[in-house]
Amino acid sequence: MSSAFTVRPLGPSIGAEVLDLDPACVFLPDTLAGLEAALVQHEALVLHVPGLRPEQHLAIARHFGEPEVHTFYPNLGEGLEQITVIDSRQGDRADMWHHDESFLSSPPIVTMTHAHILPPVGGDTCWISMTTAYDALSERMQHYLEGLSAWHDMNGPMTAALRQNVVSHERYLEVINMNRRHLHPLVIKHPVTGRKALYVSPTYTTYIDGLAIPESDAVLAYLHGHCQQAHFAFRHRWSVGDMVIWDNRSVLHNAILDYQPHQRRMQRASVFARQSIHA
Ligand SMILES: O=C(O)CCC(=O)C(=O)O
Repeated sequence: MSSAFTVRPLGPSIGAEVLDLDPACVFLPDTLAGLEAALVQHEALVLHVPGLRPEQHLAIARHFGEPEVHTFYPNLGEGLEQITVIDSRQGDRADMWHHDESFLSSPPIVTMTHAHILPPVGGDTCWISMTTAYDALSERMQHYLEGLSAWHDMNGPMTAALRQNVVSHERYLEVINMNRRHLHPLVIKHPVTGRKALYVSPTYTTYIDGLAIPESDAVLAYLHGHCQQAHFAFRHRWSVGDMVIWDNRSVLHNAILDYQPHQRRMQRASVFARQSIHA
């Protein structure tokens, strides 16, 4: 039994695949510590763990932080509330660029999604390195953004989902009534690497505090366009049993909705920091 594994980068700035991982060793402290180090470096990590049971999924999650019960997606219930289910047959989807739950005061720091049912083709997920996107800005722009904060609001995308009739009205109305929004810095510093990352998404970020609305709209439109450049992105074609772990502090992600009417079912866990994300 060996806790050793190989990490193969899948892109120049984001994404790596974990190879030669002995399934019996995934839960060893040395293995988990190694995975965490690789995650922080590569921002999104692909593991091949077919047959991983939800309790085991949760055990991995616990290494990275405090597993949460997701704000709006359903879960496995009784004892497994922290394993969220995103099943297209239930009307759930995530085809939007976002940081997970950035409308919370301390959003989850890491998410790990395990593929259970996949369409014959399509259903890939994309991640964007927001550290790389930040580094690519001019120094003047970086300087301008420093110290600014923006609102992240849950209700925009929830209302859109309702309008498109894709989800159960009762469930999403309940969520909208929670009225979750929070002000976050536009640039955050990764607490482990110290790298700066843009913290902004077209899904949840609505307004830059202190700017006139047209100014805020223009700056956000620029930043959203800037971040969505293909060379900041990594795209994964899933196989059943794959798990992707991503660093929610430094990436945006989007699960492409191109497989209807086929089913796509993912089980995921995300974890809160045992302290705040903004070091
Ligand atoms: O289904 C996926 O690939 C990603 C879903 C997602 O956005 C999430 O788990 O937060």
